[in-house]
Amino acid sequence: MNTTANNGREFPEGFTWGSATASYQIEGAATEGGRGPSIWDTFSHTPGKTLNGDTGDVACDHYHRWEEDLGHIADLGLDAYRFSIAWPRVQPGGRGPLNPEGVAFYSRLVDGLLERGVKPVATLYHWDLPQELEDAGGWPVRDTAYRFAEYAELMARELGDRVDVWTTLNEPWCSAYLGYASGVHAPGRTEPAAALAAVHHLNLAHGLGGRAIRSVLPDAKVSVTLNFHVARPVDPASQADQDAVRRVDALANRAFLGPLLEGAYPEDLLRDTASVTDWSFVQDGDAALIRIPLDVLGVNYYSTALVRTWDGTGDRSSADGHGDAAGSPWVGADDVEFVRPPGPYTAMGWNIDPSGMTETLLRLHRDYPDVPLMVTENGAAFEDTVAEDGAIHDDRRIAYLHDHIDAVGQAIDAGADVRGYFAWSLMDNFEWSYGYDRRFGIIRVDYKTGERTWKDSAHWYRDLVSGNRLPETGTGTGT
Ligand code: PNW
Repeated sequence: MNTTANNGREFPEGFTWGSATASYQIEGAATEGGRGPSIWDTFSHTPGKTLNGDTGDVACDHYHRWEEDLGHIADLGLDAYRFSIAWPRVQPGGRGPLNPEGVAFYSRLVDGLLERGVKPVATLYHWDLPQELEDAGGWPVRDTAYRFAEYAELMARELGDRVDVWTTLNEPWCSAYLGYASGVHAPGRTEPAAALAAVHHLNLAHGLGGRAIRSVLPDAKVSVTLNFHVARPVDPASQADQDAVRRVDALANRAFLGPLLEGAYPEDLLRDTASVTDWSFVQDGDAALIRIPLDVLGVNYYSTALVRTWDGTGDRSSADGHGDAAGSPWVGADDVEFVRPPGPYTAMGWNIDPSGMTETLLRLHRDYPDVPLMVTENGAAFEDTVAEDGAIHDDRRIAYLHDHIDAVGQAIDAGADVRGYFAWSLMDNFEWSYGYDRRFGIIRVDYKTGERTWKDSAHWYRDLVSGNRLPETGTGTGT
């Protein structure tokens, strides 16, 4: 790697450039092909849960337009494409035999990627739990982890030899805390103790699922993707503010890194949450089941947080970027206050701080030097405008991507073993509780016609990928 004033930044040979999506966010066809309902169908159809009442019923209609989308992936010159498999499409009730029509959809997609020289990176769980499993208790219930392992094994049999990397879970932090504590994500429950049980059963699902994949394919590359929280103290000299940072780090990062990579939950996490739960859902032997060798650790990074310990006076800030949640996702940390960090901000209200990317990668490299890293999501929502000639000059998105890719390069320069980068997202899509209002795509989707249009950022990214080189400035050419 080198940086020169005029030539930008070269990336290591073989560095994987990709883009990412997720099943519920793009597929639509929610009741077609034998697909069963997921918790996101139920949640998005519940009044008041998503902005404008948006649902994933149609989304980007990728289920019907997959071939066209493969064309865009190929035209972008991507080395890899990260997608997720909708569990209720392939196993409608979350248990029992596979639905051949659902499997055939992903089989065609994977073959289509391989035909175009694009490596398939498949995520087994990106939040669309079969509703029947939620009805049986969801992630707070241990059986869900066993159901996940069964599903993982069946999918490994179907697609295993053709998928390059198997990712068990996407962002279990969101599944557990936003789904079961704050309730802003499906299934919308606000039960702090259940959220911690969900944390454990998601970790267990990863371990059991990874083992199940390897029982079918001993050489399968297995990974998990976590969303990292970089919390910084409002007052670095304050012990109380440093403690707020520690507690956020325990709940958000180490609740997963501990069991997944070190074989135990952090002592301080157990202590901090003792008033919420006694963790009796952790059984003897679970630690050994959860900690499996990771071929790569997926890192999703978007922004940083600024925290302090609330002193109990004045108006309490709640600038945590999670909207008007009924509950807090920060279980057992009620006096941790999220203060709005300095801007600039994206359309999500998230601050733009590429230094957090470098920091996260270097921290993981320091703590787990043998685990290769891959940035499996990074990107930004902005209010895009379509010019008269149809062009979308999304310079702020290009600048965001540029600066974060540069931050990845800085981590690599400092020794981190980062193997790839996936831009979130290939196309505008259903942004969960924000519906279609927030656009993360490098390709625009017209939700009335389904038409896809490359934004300037897509042209810019294609050039970057083809040269394996980050240009010096972030301005797009729109060529
Ligand atoms: C991730 N938070 O979601 C997901 O993996 C994607 O599906 C999503 O579209 C993307 O990031 C953009 O939001 C997150 O509240 C959702 O901290 C919420 C949070 C983090 C990540």
